[in-house]
Amino acid sequence: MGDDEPAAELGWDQQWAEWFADVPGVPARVARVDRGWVRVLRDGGELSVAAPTDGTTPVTGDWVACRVDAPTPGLVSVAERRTALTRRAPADVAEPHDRTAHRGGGGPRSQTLAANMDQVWIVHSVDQPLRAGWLDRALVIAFGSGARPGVVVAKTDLGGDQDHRDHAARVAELAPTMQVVSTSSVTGNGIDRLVTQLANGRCAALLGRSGSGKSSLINALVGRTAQRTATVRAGDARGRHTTTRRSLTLVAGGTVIDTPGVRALGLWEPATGLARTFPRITELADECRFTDCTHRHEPGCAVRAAVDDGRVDPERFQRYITLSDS
Ligand SMILES: Nc1nc2c(ncn2[C@@H]2O[C@H](COP(=O)(O)OP(=O)(O)OP(=O)(O)O)[C@@H](O)[C@H]2O)c(=O)[nH]1
Ligand SMILES: [Mg+2]
Ligand SMILES: [Zn+2]
Repeated sequence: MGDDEPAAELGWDQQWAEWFADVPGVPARVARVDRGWVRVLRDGGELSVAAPTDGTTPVTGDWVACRVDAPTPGLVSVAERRTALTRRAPADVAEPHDRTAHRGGGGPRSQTLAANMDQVWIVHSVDQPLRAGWLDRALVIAFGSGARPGVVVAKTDLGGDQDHRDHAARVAELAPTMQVVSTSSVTGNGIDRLVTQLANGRCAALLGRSGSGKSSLINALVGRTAQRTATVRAGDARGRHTTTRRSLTLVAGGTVIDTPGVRALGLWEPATGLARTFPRITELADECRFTDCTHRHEPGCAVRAAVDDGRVDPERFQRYITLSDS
């Protein structure tokens, strides 16, 4: 690759080089989107370019082409995304650039939190309650992105050893195929395991509740204060929604995308994510008598048969049904 190409740590590879070969402008990766401006990275340095005015909506992690010779540098095109972390936009989303898709009128909208990440790390901290329904939703959204999900059990220095082992075991039980990494941003426990996963320009997006320690993890990964953090509320460990913008940071070998703590995890077009989160149920559904079986009341339902004879955990089945309804 030539001298004028972006750094490999940013995720630049042969495939992107081919994509941009015939595109005018200079390729760069979106680090952050502000109203009217987009901050992009090509190597270590940042550059602010004017946001497109044609309704194109870049998000953090996008690969874009920029015109840098003009008096005001501007963004000219956004490359097709390899992966996209998308949820149903919460009702109070006001930023126009978040509206990456909508179904006309005042209907529900989607919100893309990050693009072109290879992994999604669902961050859960041991000082917050672990709810099965929450983890399921996070997994469906993460799997639906096309990237590989993993779970980070954070703040293992809090509570006893038993405490964090309990959380990790519960995650393993709820999400049997998931890779679980226990970390502490205070002691450095597990941080090296995360660093390994970012080698070769790989990108991970963080997803979790406010106060779960996402920004602290990024600071631990880069070894300095790259992201602002704030203490959680005493008593129930609720976060204070400290991070307000999604941003991409270079770390040793790759990149991480910090996101504001999520209050709601609304699903958007969840079919793929559901199928990957509940592979066993999806497999069984192929054997149902009706191809559009809802597994509730139809005769010849292979899924309910498996629940009845104990091959599928009834609680897991119930969680699947709850999510399919939402
Ligand atoms: N003891 C301990 N505290 C931690 C750890 N990681 C984060 N914290 C603390 O938890 C609080 C919240 O951490 P943040 O990193 O700001 O959490 P966040 O997930 O980025 O929160 P939002 O930006 O609001 O979504 C801060 O007081 C951190 O110092 C950890 O591994 N151990
Ligand atoms: Mg934060
Ligand atoms: Zn069925």
